[in-house]
Amino acid sequence: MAVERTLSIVKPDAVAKNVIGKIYSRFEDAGLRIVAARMVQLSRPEAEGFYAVHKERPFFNDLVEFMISGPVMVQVLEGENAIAKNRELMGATDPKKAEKGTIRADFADSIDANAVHGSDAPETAAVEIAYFFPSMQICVR
Ligand code: RTP
Ligand code: MG
Repeated sequence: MAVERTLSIVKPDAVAKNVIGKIYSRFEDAGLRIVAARMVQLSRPEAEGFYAVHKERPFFNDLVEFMISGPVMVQVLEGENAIAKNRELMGATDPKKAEKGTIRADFADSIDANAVHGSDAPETAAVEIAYFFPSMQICVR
């Protein structure tokens, strides 16, 4: 299996709950390494740009509003099969449908305030990582 990188965001609800460290432990316990990280208060244009693929969706405005409601923690995770592994750790988009023991089942309140974001494919991971981190800010081992 290939070593991959994926873009992860701890969303404003989870930052407000003070569970960044608990969520980071889930990544580390699953063998993913944090190779870049920063806390950021997204502006509206930054959040709209990040979620541009969803701009025609009915939930787009609520999603942007939520993502700018407070600081987020953005990180690049690296490891074997990192993209799918992170999605597995996150659980389903709607925390009510997320499997027990997943990040969303344990820390999310609703489909809007759902604790984390994770890239869903190699192409989106590359675009999303570049959106937040110039390559020189990612630590290579
Ligand atoms: P994410 O992109 O944040 O990792 O989440 P995801 O892949 O599981 O879900 P996606 O379909 O990409 O949707 C992005 C975010 O929009 C919100 N959403 N709301 N009300 C709704 O029906 C609805 N559907 C999606 C969620 O916060 C989701 O994480
Ligand atoms: Mg998505």
